[in-house]
Amino acid sequence: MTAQPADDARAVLARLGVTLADHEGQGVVARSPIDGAVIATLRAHTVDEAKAAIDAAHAAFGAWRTVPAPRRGELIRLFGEELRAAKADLGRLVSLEAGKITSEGLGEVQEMIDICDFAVGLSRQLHGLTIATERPGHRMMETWHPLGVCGIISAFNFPVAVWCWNAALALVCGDPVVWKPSEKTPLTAIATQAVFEKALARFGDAPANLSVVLQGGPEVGAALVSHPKVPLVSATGSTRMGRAVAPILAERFARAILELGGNNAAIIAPSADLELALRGIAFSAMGTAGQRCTTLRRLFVHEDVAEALIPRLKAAYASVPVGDPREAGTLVGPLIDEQAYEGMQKALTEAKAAGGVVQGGERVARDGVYVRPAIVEMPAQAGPMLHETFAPILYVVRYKDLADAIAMQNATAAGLASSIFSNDIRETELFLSAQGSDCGIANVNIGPSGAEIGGAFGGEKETGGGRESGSDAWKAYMRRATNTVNYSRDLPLAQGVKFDI
Ligand code: UN1
Repeated sequence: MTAQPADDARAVLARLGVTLADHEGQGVVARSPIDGAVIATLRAHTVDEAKAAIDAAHAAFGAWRTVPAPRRGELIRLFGEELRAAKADLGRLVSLEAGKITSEGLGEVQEMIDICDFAVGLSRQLHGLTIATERPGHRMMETWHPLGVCGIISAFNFPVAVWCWNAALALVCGDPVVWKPSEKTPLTAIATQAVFEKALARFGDAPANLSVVLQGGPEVGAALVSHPKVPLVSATGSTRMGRAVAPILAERFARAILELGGNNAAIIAPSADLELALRGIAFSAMGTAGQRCTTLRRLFVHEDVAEALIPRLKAAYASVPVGDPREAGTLVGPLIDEQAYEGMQKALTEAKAAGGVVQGGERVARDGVYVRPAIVEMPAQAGPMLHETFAPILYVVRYKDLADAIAMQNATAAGLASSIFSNDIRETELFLSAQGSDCGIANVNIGPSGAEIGGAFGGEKETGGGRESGSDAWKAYMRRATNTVNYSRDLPLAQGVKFDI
């Protein structure tokens, strides 16, 4: 018998070193979507408290920016060690609070560990260029400096990994972090902070308030976004949230890393390895109960392979085990809440009105919000297929020409992730080319979800344009100074300008 989620969560929190009583109060209700029961009610920060906490983080910036970057990396190395030690418990808490199956809960903590490793290496590689100058006796170079407090607004579906993508980079780059987690997953934030504090204690001499967690609703998020001492906000969530946040940041010329909606597609070409495609589609579309930004939501299947693939896919949808995400064998856990279920039903009703044939989508009888993932054969790309619904719905449309499939793939407002299953190099290269997918992530023979941390993560158009995690995403967390040094006794001006006094 698996423990009651609330009891399970309290036990895990205690093991992680969290004293719940320190956080309890009014304002933020932490539930487990496994059965919908309340785990704890936490105290929300007031706007004034949030502002004071941001000021305190800004004070930490003054000291932290002077710590050599490789030494800052040492803090993240220790944090990675603490995360390794806490992996089973923190992963369990992700399952309990976000509803992820055990392996995905653990995978999320592994993603934190991975980005810590990346950031440790990065802490010795925050280097700029030396650039040829046109002036004799001069040298030109660029230097990367810490930027300031980095605000992080995270979503329920990746309650800890996405924070860590930002925090690990920001901290090695010399920036304190202020985190406003989703109101739906406050406990994983508190637990992560407790693990981070263990690393801080071992590190020894870090300034206070290097990492701050702010609990609360949109007003607390707004305090973070509008605070003049926060030069960068990295926000993950809906496009609606991004539309609210972006103008405020633009108004005060702060930087934004926005990771907003996705309406991700895969194309199944005639030469595709259908076994591979079936597994790739199943994970990307049904994994995390369809609640990843990168979830596969639209499938374009070439008509020559449609009959070989679609019935098998439907069989997988009909039989995928839905249930308690902690139990071995479960592949699809709960939706986060009732609202997610309502959104799903609305989309399915609209899909039917647009000529869609729906299989699945019905409620599975248990406490919590559980649904059978839905697969919808659509006569054409229309209706709800053009919008992201944060639930496990896969729309399937048949195609004849790859150009049409690519055009359909690109015809949505979001531009996060995409993929093609094909063994024809002409098709795969076209898909990856300038005329191909317009997304920030374009894959071949794997689904659109489940990126590893080494690449830059993010998307175009209404996805917001931000890039987080690997590659050179770190540059957003630093400011670049271009330095020209004259070591001659003359003052030649650039562009041949003369100005003799
Ligand atoms: C998200 O859903 O916000 O690529 C992030 C993936 C994960 C991250 C998803 N590594 O699916």
